[in-house]
Amino acid sequence: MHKQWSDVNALYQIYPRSFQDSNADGVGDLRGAIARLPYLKGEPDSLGVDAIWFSPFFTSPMADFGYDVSDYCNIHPLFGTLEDFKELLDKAHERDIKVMIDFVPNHSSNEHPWFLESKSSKDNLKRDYYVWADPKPDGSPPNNWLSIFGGSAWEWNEQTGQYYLHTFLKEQPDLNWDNPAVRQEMQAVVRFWLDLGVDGLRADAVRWISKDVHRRDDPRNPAFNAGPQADEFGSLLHVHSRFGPNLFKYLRDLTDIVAAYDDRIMIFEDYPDDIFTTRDQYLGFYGVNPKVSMPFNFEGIGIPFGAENYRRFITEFQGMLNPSEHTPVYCFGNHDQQRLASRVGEEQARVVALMQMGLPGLPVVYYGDEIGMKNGLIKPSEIQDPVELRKPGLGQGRDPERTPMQWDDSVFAGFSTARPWLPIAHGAEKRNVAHESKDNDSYLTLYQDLLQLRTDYTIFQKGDYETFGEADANVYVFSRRLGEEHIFVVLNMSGKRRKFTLPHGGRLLAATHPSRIVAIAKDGKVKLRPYEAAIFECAKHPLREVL
Ligand code: TEU
Repeated sequence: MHKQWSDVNALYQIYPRSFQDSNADGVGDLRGAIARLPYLKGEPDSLGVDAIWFSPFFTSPMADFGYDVSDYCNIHPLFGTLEDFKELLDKAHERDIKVMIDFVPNHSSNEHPWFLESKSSKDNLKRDYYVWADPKPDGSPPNNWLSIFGGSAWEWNEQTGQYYLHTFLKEQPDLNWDNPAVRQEMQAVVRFWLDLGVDGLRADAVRWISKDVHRRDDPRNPAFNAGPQADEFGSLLHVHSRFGPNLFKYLRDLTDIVAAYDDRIMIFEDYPDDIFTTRDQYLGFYGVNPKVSMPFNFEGIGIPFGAENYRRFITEFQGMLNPSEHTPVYCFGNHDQQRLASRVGEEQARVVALMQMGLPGLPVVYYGDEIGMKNGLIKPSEIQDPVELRKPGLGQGRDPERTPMQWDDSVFAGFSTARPWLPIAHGAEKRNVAHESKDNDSYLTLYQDLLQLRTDYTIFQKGDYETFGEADANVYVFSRRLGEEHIFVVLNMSGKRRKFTLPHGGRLLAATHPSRIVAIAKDGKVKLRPYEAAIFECAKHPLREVL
């Protein structure tokens, strides 16, 4: 029996360039990922994760490391072939691992054949596949829209005397979703991969697929301190350049395709935004097609570590959802964000892991976070990310969180026999899979324990969420309930010892340090060490194991 998405314990994100190199070119690839499937699931010492998501591995000139696609239905030779992907899919499915791919609908590469045609002349049949506009009378760009990466979002095309729009790099021209032919093309891409057997798609940067058709200027952001960085993305309120009137309709059409297949899903990339309230934003995305699609919740990435902060955002978010319909997708790291352990601290990262795995829905784990990987230190000569290269030294680049997976203590950490495309992060001689597998108190052991719990008991995916006790600056407690089953997640988010009293005694299910016992008294009294967290089953309402 294969698992359904609703039973999946977690989704594990693989950045394919950095997971495993199989052909000694210093870049990870699909055959490398195939070789590492036993690490993911099915062996006694596996991590034990039910689903994986690959960042893009499609044909691409790699201006944005694959988020600039030049053939949506093929694999970049660096990563392998379509045959390799089919083998990966089969072998993953044999282990009952679901496979999600990335889908980049907002923009293609400027080397995509559509764009090559589109830019060739104003009357080319593919001209309207992209967003073109005349200059203002003084020759300047059509409006003030800005690229996410800074500077105008418009690039001049000399040959045809118009500008084209690029929300990201100029090598990533925005597709014109208001053109029905583009929508059909992209729907065909979705069908292609679903027909091949992928279990899901993560849809990149979807907020931008619908824009103001009148191309009105975005208003200035009054909160922004104008200065030398006047063309920074934050200087405007992006009310016209994204979240256009047809966004949810276009997503609905796409997800209707997903819904026509058995047990497939689409996850939307969406960060909290200043345009709508968080509530409207989430419910907008959940409203698209709740049975098969849902947005990530990235709020935990931006919010400082702390009991009050997490309690507030999680409780508010849970309160918005209809538990029988909406699947929360909590995410505390990805390939665009500083590493979790670097952002919140090493001990604190364990608390976040236990909290995340104690929450409902489908949690997402970024590769390497399960061994506590930290940001890599990137020397100026080693910078790869175009965002960093554009404005070096501002620390905006994403290389630090994309360093190779640390498998063992060999010179290139077991990732490759050749020098990797990004350096191995410091500390890899201890912080690696081989070492942590032998350590009963490691991050890896903690993640294995937590994923095992989510495998054994569906209360984790499906139970109700409730906060428990008074709001407290140091300790955040929530309970989960499914029928007669009841568990408590108790999180000491302070650097001091703390006590807490639960309504009953119970059984310890997991703790941030797997080798340490967190005692719970018969009357429910729990003592926690600094940054210690634990999950307890309530003595009076025990769990039923999944058969
Ligand atoms: O990111 C979209 C997005 O919103 C990011 O720009 C994000 O705000 C920023 O990176 C935070 O640091 C997606 C991909 O995840 C990213 O890797 C791509 O560069 C981008 O789309 C373009 O496809």
